[in-house]
Amino acid sequence: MMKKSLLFILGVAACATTSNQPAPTTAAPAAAEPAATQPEPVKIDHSGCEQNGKRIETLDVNHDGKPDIWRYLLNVSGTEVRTCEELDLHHDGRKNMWVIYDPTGAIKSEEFDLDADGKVEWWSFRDNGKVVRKEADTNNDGRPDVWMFFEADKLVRLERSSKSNGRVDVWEYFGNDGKLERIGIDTKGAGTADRWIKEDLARIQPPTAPTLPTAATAASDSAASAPPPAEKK
Ligand SMILES: [Ca+2]
Ligand SMILES: [Ca+2]
Ligand SMILES: [Ca+2]
Repeated sequence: MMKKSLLFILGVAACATTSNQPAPTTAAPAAAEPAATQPEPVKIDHSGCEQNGKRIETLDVNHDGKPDIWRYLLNVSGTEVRTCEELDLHHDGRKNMWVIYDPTGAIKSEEFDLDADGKVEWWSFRDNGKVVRKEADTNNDGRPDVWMFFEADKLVRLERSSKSNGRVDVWEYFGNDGKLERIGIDTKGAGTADRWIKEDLARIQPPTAPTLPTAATAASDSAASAPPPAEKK
């Protein structure tokens, strides 16, 4: 699913580079940092996932005797507050999903190593519980090259570093109906779009992020798909 989505995203860029549509009258998006030559790593505060006086609760959702969820609980004035959850979605003993919570108990960020190669390639960030941004690493260097921006749970803009060098050179804008409305491309390396595609976009479907599990669904899905305990003996 993820690879399909990423391939599609790349496909959109390939289509985009062949157009000669004139620039619209709307202002060009903000430029990326022109001097960037290395992609920026994702910065996430992982202190919530450090034991450091917290109680760690474990859950074995597939009943194989090994934990699949590690829940970090901080005692705040007598009340335990969840600060982090680590999950082993594949039940192979290796963690591949990390959820960081804010002080109110709402999810702040999620990281996913969906192909279990030890590297995170999807990140999701929330503000007041709502997803505001997702990032994806499409060339497996551990750093994002696609950024998706959301407003009111809807994808409104996608930015891409087609060369995976940390410089955004493709901007895709989506309407209220979720349809791709226009694509801007920086063909000159100036940091702003100098070529725009506005027509013939009907055939292009908006890119979809992989169906990322949540901590709650991971537990229930895993439990639902787990073999009954009786099969073990
Ligand atoms: Ca288990
Ligand atoms: Ca990975
Ligand atoms: Ca990358």
